[in-house]
Amino acid sequence: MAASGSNTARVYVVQGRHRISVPMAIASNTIVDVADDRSLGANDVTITTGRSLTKSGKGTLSVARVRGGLLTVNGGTLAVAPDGGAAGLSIVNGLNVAGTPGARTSTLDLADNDLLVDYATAGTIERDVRELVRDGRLSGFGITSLRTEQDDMILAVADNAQLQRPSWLGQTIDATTIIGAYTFFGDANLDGMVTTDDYVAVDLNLGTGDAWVEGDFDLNGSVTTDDYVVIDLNLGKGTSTPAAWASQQSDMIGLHAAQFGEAYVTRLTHVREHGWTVTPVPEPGPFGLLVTAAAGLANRRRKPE
Ligand SMILES: [Ca+2]
Ligand SMILES: [Ca+2]
Ligand SMILES: [Ca+2]
Repeated sequence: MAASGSNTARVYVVQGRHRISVPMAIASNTIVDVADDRSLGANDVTITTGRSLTKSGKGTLSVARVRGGLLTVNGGTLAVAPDGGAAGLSIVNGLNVAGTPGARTSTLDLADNDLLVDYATAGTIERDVRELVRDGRLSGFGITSLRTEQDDMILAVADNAQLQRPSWLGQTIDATTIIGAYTFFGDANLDGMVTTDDYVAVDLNLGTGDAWVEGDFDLNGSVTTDDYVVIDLNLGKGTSTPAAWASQQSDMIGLHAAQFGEAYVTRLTHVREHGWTVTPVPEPGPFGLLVTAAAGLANRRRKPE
């Protein structure tokens, strides 16, 4: 199915639940309006570069993936079907979800899939996508991902200007690409595993960083000892032998409890009881002191077992 021409194309779903079983090609700006409690299912959606797909209405548009162009979710939900691999990877040049930070009104639901935003010029795009993820986690509006039983996975957002990956899930990417990877909380380097490598991010950026790759795993805009908690609790997840990390995990928890004291222990206890949450409000703290403490810690922890 193809939409083309110079005018805006419109697809309305006002009754029932429908499915388009062939790939959709969006060659002119297109609005897909799905009314409340209605749904439209589609396979691959390809948007011509420079063109846009806008989802409106309170209902749901489900797709296998979206690639190309600009994607705007102005109402309801645009959902990508669970896949978790290369076939479910969406790649867009720009992304908008209606509302403002902290008050979104629509949802891009990525399930267990990754997302690339191949932008042209640097700006606030990395922060913008990160805020959408944080809002999605807190309110269900924004960007949402599959919630696991342990609630330990999220869409980690990184700017490839920092990560410098040549490709992602088989797609060649440039340095001006935002990578959204569905992975474990604490996986700073987006390799799908939480290992001692990931401590480096927090060690280096404690008190100064504000991005996921710098160790801000609770998305509160700063890297604090709270962000150690999540690595400690998820250590070994995503590896082929998670159980083998148990003794190292208990060592790290002991070390951090001794190093950071009550604040760390309180946070650890809370997370163990209630699960991990993202934190909307930045927490002030004596960062300079913690940076010094962590620098000494970094040297000790990565000796081989
Ligand atoms: Ca780019
Ligand atoms: Ca990792
Ligand atoms: Ca943080």
